[in-house]
Amino acid sequence: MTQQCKTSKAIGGMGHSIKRKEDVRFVQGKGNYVDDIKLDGMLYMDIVRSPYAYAKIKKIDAEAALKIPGVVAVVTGKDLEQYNLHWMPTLMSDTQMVLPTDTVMYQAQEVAAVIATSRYAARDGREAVRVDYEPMKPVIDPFKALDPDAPVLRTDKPGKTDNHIWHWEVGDKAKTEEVFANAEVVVKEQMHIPRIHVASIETCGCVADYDKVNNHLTMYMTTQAPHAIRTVIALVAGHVGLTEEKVRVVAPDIGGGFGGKVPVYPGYVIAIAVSFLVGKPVKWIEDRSENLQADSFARDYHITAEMAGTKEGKILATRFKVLADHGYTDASANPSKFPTGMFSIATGSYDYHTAYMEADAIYTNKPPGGVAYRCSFRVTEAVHAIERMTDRFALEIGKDPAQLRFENFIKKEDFPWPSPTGWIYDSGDYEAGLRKAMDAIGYDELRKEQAEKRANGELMGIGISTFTEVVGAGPSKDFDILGIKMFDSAEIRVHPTGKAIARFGTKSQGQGHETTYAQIIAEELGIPAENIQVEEGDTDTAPYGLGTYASRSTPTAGAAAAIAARKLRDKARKIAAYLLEVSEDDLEWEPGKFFVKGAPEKAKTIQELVFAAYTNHPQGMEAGFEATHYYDPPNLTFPSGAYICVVDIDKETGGINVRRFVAIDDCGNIINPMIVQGQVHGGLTQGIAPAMYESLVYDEAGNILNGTFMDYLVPTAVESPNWETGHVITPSPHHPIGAKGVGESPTVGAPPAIANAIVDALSPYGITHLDIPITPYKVWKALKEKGAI
Ligand code: MCN
Ligand code: CUM
Repeated sequence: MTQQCKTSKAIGGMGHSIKRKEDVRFVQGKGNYVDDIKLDGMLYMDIVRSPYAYAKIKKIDAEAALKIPGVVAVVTGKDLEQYNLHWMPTLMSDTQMVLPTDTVMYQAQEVAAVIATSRYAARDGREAVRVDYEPMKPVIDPFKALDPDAPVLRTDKPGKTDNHIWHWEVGDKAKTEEVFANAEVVVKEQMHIPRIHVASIETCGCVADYDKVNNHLTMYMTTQAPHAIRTVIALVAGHVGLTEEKVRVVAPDIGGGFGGKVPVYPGYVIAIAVSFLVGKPVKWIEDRSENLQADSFARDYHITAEMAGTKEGKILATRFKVLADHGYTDASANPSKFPTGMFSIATGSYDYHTAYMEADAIYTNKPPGGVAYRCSFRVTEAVHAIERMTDRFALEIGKDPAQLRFENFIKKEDFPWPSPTGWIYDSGDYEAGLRKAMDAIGYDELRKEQAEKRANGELMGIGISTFTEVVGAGPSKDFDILGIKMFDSAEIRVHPTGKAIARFGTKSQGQGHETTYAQIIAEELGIPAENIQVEEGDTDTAPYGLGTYASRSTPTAGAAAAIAARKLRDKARKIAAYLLEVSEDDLEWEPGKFFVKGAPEKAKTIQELVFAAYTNHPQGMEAGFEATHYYDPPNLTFPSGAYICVVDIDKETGGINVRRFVAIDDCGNIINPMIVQGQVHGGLTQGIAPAMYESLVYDEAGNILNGTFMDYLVPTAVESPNWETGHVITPSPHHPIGAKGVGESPTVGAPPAIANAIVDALSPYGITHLDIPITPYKVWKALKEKGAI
């Protein structure tokens, strides 16, 4: 990686791998997570959940539970109905039960809440609640959900006659059909991007603390978007007096979000309702199984993917048709105008101009959700489709997949590049990325080795993924959530002695914002990063923002930090001109001070200038040294990557060994290389996860078959290969510091590289596609079916 640092190590601006400030408390066990919050008189909540995927509730009997010492109440949907709190809106403007009054729609759905004076009593109470169910035949297979004889699940919606949620399409259908009809080569595969779970180390939870005397709610919770939650609470509960100034949302330290902490879960609403009614704090913390079984899932896209091209290997068009299984309700967290998120980035890194995509979303008796897990709003699905199909096309015409990519890449001089589905890619150098990855891994030698192995009947595969990401929502003209525009914010206050506190509308869940935001400000003002304290997550103090997800923090709040700091630098320049008795034009800036052109000894440090802002500022100038900026990006940023994976497969067992994995990322200018590397390592591990291990599996009755960590395989250090990383840097031309987001790129880019490597190994036996997760059994079965073993 080559990036020149403009600041000294002592200042610690952009490009310095300074150690993470937040780790001082994390490594000493001094983090402050929701479950660490203990308030006087606090009650505890536990939740009774449905064993059935679809059933009528005949009776809920709380008698035995209420006899357990410490249990104070059992709350049901009928209780909430009295206050019209038994339903809530989802972020996609669908509706979701908080607690059911008559029917449960998925296994592990909340049925009743037990409130007690201790967590143990609440759990005992939960076990003692008796519920009589009348099970019904559920809709589990999404392909059967639209059958005429399938039961209509959302009977709560008047006039609903099927399980269809919405239809979406983009691109030029007629032109695409024409190109496909006349193409020399057409390849097609049916693929499933499985339902998976973020499985963050910390589960979800909250402490709802309603103060009856002051009519004020403080909601401590594991949320990636505190301000949006505050607005939603006020919109939903304003009628009972909880207007927005009476609500404070605090997201303390978060142990992993990965998208799973964007949605609003029923547990939060029940905790607020109970605290509001009894006037005491109520804590609710999910256990691991509840988290895995009931919280928002990710992916679950069934994709029919097609690519058309020439015999020589020119990609001409793509066509993708998606069936999206949203479970019981559409509770994804996409921007309002984008029901499939940014799936339309699926045309990829390639220079062609014809594409058509459509998607239909359907209801089934599974838990709701549909966005989370390091996906940049469905970009994982998009990238998997295009990168798998690019390899599929190369295989069809017998061309090396790297060569095919080189021949089809958008060229670096062609940016800004308009995609056939309406995006304007800001910058990139795809050729340099792939070249660098191939050099790092020794591509040509690997192909030679593979040919020798193939001659001996051994299975070795090389897989490439050269993906384009789209992050940084977003330009407010296109992006909103529930009508709230997706800008983000920074507020910087510099104290008289030159030390600062900066607050943001985003919320780190482990990404290192306390360090990197300080570095951005250090870069712009020359105040050492260690003297800049960063705060996020308290809606009473932080400026309004939409939160951290979709790798948007650097593109939005990071930009806001730079611009707010530049406002302060402009002020510092005015003060310097006044103190040095020169005109502003005669001053020059170097990180940390202004000096007179040609007379560098005549200088004022930023610390002196800040002090003067409080003690000796020019008359007529506003005192103090503070600035705020709300940044509305002109475009998204388009990070990219070139990943290459090498696998060896044991023919007899199907066992897969990932021998090498090289990841070259382009996230524009880098703020902290060490943090970015950490993001990439974690993200790649969460990429190998769906590629080889993770998948939520349901039986025909809607029972989840792997609802604990015994069966749901989260890869650990043992399963992870030695990640080899590197960078290409094409700064974003519209971002104030030229940075692009990076948090999700590795999870987006890794699965197709792994899948492509495995299919490449198996291709001599006529295998053209395998759905992820690709397990040893799947490989063995495919080889057996093809008569290879
Ligand atoms: N960064 C940088 N230089 C760049 C880009 C980013 O130094 N050019 C740094 C940033 O300053 C920040 C980190 O890398 O400290 C990630 O930045 P960014 O890509 O802007 O992403 P966000 O901060 O918005 O984080 C969200 C992203 C998402 S959407 C998921 S999901 C995810 C991820 O981050 N969840 C995470 N990484 C995670 N890492 C941890 N530890 N925990 C999670 O829950
Ligand atoms: Cu797509 S998971 Mo992240 O956006 O929090």
